[in-house]
Amino acid sequence: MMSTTASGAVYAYGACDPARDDFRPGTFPDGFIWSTATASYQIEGGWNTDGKGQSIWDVFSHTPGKVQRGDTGDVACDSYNKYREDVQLMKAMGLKHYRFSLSWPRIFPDGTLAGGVNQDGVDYYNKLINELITNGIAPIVTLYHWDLPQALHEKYGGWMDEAIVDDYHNYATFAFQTFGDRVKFWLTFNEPMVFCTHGYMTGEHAPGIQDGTMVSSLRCGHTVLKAHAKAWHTYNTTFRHLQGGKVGITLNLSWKEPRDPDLPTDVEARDRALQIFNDWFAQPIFGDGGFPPVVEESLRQLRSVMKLEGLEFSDEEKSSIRGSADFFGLNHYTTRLVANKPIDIKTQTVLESFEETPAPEWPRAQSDWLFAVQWGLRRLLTYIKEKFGDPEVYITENGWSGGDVQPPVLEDTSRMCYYMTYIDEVLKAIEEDGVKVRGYTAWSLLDNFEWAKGYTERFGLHYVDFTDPHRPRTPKQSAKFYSDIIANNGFPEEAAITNMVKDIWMKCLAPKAVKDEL
Ligand code: GBH
Repeated sequence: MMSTTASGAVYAYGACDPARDDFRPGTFPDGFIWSTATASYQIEGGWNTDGKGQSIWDVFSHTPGKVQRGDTGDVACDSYNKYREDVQLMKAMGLKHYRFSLSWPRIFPDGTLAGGVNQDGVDYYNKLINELITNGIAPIVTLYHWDLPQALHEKYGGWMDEAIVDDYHNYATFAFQTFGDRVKFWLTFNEPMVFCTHGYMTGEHAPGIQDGTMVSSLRCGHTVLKAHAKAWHTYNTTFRHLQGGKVGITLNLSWKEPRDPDLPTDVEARDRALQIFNDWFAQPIFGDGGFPPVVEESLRQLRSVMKLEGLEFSDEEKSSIRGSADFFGLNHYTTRLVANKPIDIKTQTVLESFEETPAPEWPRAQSDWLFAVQWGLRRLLTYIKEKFGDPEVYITENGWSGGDVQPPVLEDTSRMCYYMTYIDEVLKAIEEDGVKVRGYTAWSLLDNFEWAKGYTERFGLHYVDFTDPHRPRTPKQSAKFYSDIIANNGFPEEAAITNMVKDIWMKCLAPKAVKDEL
């Protein structure tokens, strides 16, 4: 859609802009890491097998009305039993890295070290890690991908209580000690912004707390930052010299543009949105150690209407959080336009001071929030470089969803379009903007349990038949396509993959492009 800006100039976010949208052939730096990702609750199943404790997602998905169609992760992709097959799928794709998460209650059933270790759970991860290494695949391990032990939620409200910092620290230390001889890449948390807001403010994710104010999610964020820093410092002082690995955190950042770039109020609204959604966790760790001004302002505002305790960081805490990551883990999917919305500062929060929309011509995935805007990734990478001290960046998730349709869509052209255009933006960011992107991870290896959406949204490079007790996996065309990109380390001139990309490039970029599985 073309819009007229305040100054009368005409711009279009969706229309093709050659300088922005042209294909750039080329290869990635030597040693660039190509990976795929999954998470324990989304793929493992075995929810009450071999001594595993319950997680808040077991309880949440068993509560009627919380997950679409009543889907649960009880069996999921059955990767608890089928992990060897998963490793073979990756081997067939030529993958040398795999990002997965540990289920905390599978290892410590009641969440605590004192409560005892579940040896069967430890054995499972040892078998998975060894199977990966035997097949030439290096593990990248997320310690916390949302499946909190239910016992800790019942005991003290999980992330609402600072007591969890020590329990998380015991768990992280146990994982470094037990698996760190073979695991050299760690992520302390996956997307704290998402589980803190969805879990404790809107309630759309476990544990389903609906605190209309921002207080509970701010409290969650405060606790998580402390837990993260404590785990990183322990690795740094106790394990690094023995194990030689890296520890980071994965944050979810979208890109934002002002809806009308000539309207100063929209430009400011976009800045607020970036501060609250992108900088909330990034700034304390990768920036100057404090919260961004908009978050500070919200805290001040909340303090003026209620008693708020324990939401300050001391200078000592700030300096322990600052710099507590060996790299920046980035989950990125999409972009939004931001417009200003006037609010009454006495009754409304900063979250209500702007409105986010997609541009009408952006192609949409099955997920209602996911629009293909490949150039947003390049702009975001530059933002991270400039704002957060030019860190090494590992893209730990990026991907596209299709629907749960019959017959299944194995010729997933829209997913291939998404991957090739986004991956090419990473190449541009490295070569033209000098961003230190060291790796790229496709979400996901398999169709899996998509949280509150159950199995209705499919992000996999492999199709999984959830109606079959054996959960058979079938590669989609995107699996072959991604493996060709990996084999070529990008898009070298004259390679078959490059010619294929050139052939379909313009078709992929057409507004509302390919609708293969919608
Ligand atoms: C990631 O979550 C998760 O790490 C992964 O487990 C999940 O399966 C994957 O992505 C796919 O969803 O309307 O722009 O405000 C991303 C979860 C989904 C949370 C979109 C925020 C609203 C985005 N995000 N959601 S927006």
